[in-house]
Amino acid sequence: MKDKKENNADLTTISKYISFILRHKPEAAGIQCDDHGWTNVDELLAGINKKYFIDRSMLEEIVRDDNKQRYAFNEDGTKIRANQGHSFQVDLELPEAEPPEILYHGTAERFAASIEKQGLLRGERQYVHLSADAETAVKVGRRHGKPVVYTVNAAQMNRDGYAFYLSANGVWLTEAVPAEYLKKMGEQMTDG
Ligand code: HQG
Repeated sequence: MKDKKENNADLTTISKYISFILRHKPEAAGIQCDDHGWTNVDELLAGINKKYFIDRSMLEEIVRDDNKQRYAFNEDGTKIRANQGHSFQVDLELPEAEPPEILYHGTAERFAASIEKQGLLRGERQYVHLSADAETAVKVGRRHGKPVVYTVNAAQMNRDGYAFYLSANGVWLTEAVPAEYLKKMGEQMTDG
């Protein structure tokens, strides 16, 4: 099914562009996001169309099939936003959530020394991103290089007063993780 494959590849390219717009740079498509990250669907489509052909049904397919459920429409489908990952300030109106005992953060080995010294910092993004399982964390880490995974003593952090949020697509968010709550997982856990 050659055609189908090519079509998917196209949608992936467009999806990456949508991520870039909705999380980092709406002005690149000549649009704006409101304080909660929402933007008008028709305006987004017009903005993307300057670069790639897309219509409403293709956008719906991207949102529906996204492997990480990165985007959400509002109730009446007139607006869209990214569920997490923003670098600009946005109020996603996420309620504080009680984290499980342990969460996971995947990163690259080359960041380990700095992380063990400074803890996890949010960098460009609004929050540090944590995964609910080690397997996901390995994948996140691999994006940056040879993966290493840290366990985060999340329940203890929470008891110590740090707030946690759970995004609509299951990513745990917190502002920073001090080094004392981190523990590097063994190599055998991260090379699979
Ligand atoms: C590292 C993807 C040195 C941190 C994923 C990470 C995620 C430090 C990098 C989402 C540090 C930032 C976010 C310190 C943190 N010293 N390095 N003190 N503290 N770092 O991409 O968590 O596919 O901004 O370990 O699935 O990798 O885009 O964050 O390696 O959920 O939807 O600084 O992006 O989702 O990198 O990934 P990122 P991330 P998408």
